[in-house]
Amino acid sequence: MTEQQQGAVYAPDAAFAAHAHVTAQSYARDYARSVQDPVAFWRQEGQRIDWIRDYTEVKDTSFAPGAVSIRWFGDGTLNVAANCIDRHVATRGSQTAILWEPDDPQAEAKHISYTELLEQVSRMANVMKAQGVQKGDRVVIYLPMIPEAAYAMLACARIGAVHSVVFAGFSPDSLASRINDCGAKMLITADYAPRGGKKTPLKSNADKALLDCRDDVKCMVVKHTGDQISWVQGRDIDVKAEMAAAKPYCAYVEVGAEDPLFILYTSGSTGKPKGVVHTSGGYLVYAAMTHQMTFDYHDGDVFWCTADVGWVTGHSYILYGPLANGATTLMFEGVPTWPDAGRFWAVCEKHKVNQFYTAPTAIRSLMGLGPEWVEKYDLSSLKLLGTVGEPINPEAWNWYNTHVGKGTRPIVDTFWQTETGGHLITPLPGAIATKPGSATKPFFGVQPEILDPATAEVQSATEAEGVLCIKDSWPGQMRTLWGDHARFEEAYFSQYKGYYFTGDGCRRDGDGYYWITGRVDDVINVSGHRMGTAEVESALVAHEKVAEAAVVGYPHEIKGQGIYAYVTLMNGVEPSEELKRELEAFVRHEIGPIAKPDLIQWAPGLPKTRSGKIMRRILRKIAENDHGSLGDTSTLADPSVVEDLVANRMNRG
Ligand code: 6R9
Repeated sequence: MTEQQQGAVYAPDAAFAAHAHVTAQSYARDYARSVQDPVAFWRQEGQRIDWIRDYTEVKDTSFAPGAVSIRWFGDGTLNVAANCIDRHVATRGSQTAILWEPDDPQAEAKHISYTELLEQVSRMANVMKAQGVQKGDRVVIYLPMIPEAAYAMLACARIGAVHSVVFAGFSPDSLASRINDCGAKMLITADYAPRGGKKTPLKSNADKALLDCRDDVKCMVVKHTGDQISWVQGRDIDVKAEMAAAKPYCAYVEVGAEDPLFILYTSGSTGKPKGVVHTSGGYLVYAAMTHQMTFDYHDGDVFWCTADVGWVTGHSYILYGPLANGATTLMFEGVPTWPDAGRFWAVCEKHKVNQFYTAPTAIRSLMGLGPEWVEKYDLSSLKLLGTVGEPINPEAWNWYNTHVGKGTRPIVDTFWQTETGGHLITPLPGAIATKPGSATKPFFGVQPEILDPATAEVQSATEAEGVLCIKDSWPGQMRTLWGDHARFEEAYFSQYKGYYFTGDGCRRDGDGYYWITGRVDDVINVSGHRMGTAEVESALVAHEKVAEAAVVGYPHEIKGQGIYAYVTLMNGVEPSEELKRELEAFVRHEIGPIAKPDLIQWAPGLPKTRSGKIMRRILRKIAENDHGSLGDTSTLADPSVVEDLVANRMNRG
């Protein structure tokens, strides 16, 4: 990217803006309204979904220390599945709701209409009910990217059960800890998860996980690939067979706006993963509204979000947002690089995709394989491109814009989190000029503030840098951490009193544009997946040959950040390349492949303060190959430790 492009500003295209849901004028007017009178604003926006009993209350929220409480549309009742399915059946029953593209490009895609979706979700709900699942019960879903994953999530919503989807790349241990933490009554899994021509043995992972769970947890199994699996009589249930025999309609139940819809586990800076709780009414309003406005979704468009349903992006923008809007949403089982690096673009051409939403890490990995893979396909159906998960570097932005967007499609860089339910800071494509690398401006109702991390003072100047906090609630915000409201307050509302703290650093430029600079806590972002360094450390120290471990992130060309582990071995254990492989495999086994360290350095000692605290700042600098600026090391108990670490550093790139 040239210097000129670096500072480039891309104004919305006039023809695009002419048909857009939000224009520059309406954004300015409605954003002001949304923050000046949030109650009036959201009272009106809440009507974009159907309520069984309409709400009279709108906003009842407090970020006050010790009394954080968040309620939206509190006295309203609804059913989320009815909003995502039933209300569309009369007007667009034969329209495709879910367009499923399998891993194998030779296999047939499935077009599941709204009418068929109602039947499949009803059958699944009836099977779950027959197994004793009731309103409020938790159901863990550990499935590949197959239609049954959507059926299972929506079936839970239909009967008022709370789902917790666990990404199919997680290990049996990670799965077991989630089942136990939320006290799930049922696990829904499949025989195998095919991806990129390889198969993950989900059922055998589930069998291992269930050994560590209460023995009354039911296990429903989708026979997807049809491969041989083991079967526990009396516990395992063949979902497809039961669905075929079940009644094709299931009435939906009435739930309160603040009844939980799902729990999603995500990494924090300390301890085990946190069970983020989203409720029904506010979440759905926010997911639907952001889906429509950020992507400028119009009736009849084919929308494709490439995330996995195991992450929040899949929840809000494969399932709930699009379906609440009566959209056609594409669900893809495969990976971008199999059978070749043209797969994304082949799918865009095949299904005439209109909006395409992916992660910068995917763009970077495809960029390295050359633009010829993109040029082969007709991408004229695309109207808009999006990114999510991490900051996008200018090179990747430029490549996406030039080769995929042909220089004419808006790119929306959407900043948000598992905790926020939907987009927080994002361009609205007909309204806000974009600058590559900036998530631009806040969505309606969102009030970002930049605080000084040392003094906690709000930076009132337009140009500012510090930590990103949000001043007041929006309907998509998480409500609590499952079973641990105290930790919820501690993690998000205690550092900066009266504010929601995102954990991200941020800069605001002279035009009031926000530039996310990355996490300021001990969370690292590997290929758009959140990983707590503490989680990887506790996996490493669980190995019998490891005495101590410290994990930090370092810049990685494709993944954004890589995992760098400093490992101190037990006395008498000899370091070797073989042992490194063993530790990598061990972490994969404990957490899952996404947590595997990219670089392991043997550390005879770790830099510690005299009080025994590991000085991560120094370890980060060494991992970043920035050891010239280690800063003040005088408080170290043993400064010579650092010399050894610098001399033997792994990242010399
Ligand atoms: C949706 C999702 C959240 C963290 C977040 C931030 C990073 C997400 C970003 C971005 C810069 C963007 N992040 N989107 N950073 N620009 N457009 O990714 O949720 O998995 O919870 O991760 O991801 O660091 O705090 P989640």
